[in-house]
Amino acid sequence: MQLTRDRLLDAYRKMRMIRCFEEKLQELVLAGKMAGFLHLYAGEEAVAAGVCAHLDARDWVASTHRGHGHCIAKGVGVAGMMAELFGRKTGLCKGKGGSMHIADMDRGMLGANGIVGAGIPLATGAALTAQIKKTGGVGVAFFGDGASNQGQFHESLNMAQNWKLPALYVVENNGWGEFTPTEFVVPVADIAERARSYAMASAIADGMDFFDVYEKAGEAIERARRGEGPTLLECKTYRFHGHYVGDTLAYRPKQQAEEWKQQRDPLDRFERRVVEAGLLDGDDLRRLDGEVAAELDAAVRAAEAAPFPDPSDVLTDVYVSE
Ligand SMILES: Cc1ncc(C[n+]2csc(CCOP(=O)(O)OP(=O)(O)O)c2C)c(N)n1
Repeated sequence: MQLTRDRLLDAYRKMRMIRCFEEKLQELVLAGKMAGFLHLYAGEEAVAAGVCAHLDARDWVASTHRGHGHCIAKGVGVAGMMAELFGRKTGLCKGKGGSMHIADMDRGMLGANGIVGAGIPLATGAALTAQIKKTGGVGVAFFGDGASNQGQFHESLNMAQNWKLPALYVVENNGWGEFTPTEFVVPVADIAERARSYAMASAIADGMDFFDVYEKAGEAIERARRGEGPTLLECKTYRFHGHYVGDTLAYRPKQQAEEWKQQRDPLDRFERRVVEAGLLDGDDLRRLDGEVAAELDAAVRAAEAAPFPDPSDVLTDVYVSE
């Protein structure tokens, strides 16, 4: 799909929104204004934005505990997300879900997920639905390197390849699972290699480069839409913050984080590339920065002013009724 000026602006806006959203959350939690256990996606923006730039209303995404970036990239509104994070009635899940359960069926977002690996079968199910109903849609699972050790990953890939489902499995290899380096627990050099066990197509992308992710995800999604089956796409990336907000990061070499931030920041790289190529200019990008900041401030103000759910609603929307 051609990367038009509008598509580039949209991609940058989403990446900037993810970065600012996560930084705002960190500020709010550390100031004691927001409660909950939050995992920030900053640093990994190019993965969500590069994949979701190919998706539309037919497509479904399943996310992880580090899910805010996937939601924003799939078009979920930040006002509803922020209200959810503040536990307010106006939140996407009426304030009862919080960070790890944000979902928005109207936007094809099946949900963040506190269970590592659990989004993978959900996206597989969405792909099966798309195949049966012939919607032309795809099911996309985002998950971490750690999740690729879970049984659900292997079972889903086996089934998806066997049935040639229109699925895309995006492993965000950020080098760490909680406080453990990936190489301590994953015996293959590249997680993409695991696709061979299932005779599945695979690719490796530089997850800090929007353009590389965009290209490789595009090939995989086109293949899925043509009915030629799923792909495992490994994106090599890095989380700029700790595993969760409040993590002291004592286990991670400072130097490592500094190198990734200074040399591979996906927003800096995007800007350099589009400006050097004359595709967008600095004014375009600064205008979007301003719009993002204003939208985010408005989302925080509205969320803080919104009511909490009424205690009498404690059992509504919690259980599935027939
Ligand atoms: C089934 C399950 N096991 C363990 C955990 C605890 N846990 C939460 S996040 C996490 C690490 C996940 O690592 P990875 O999949 O690489 O994702 P990342 O945090 O790096 O984005 C673990 C072990 C959990 N939430 N669910």
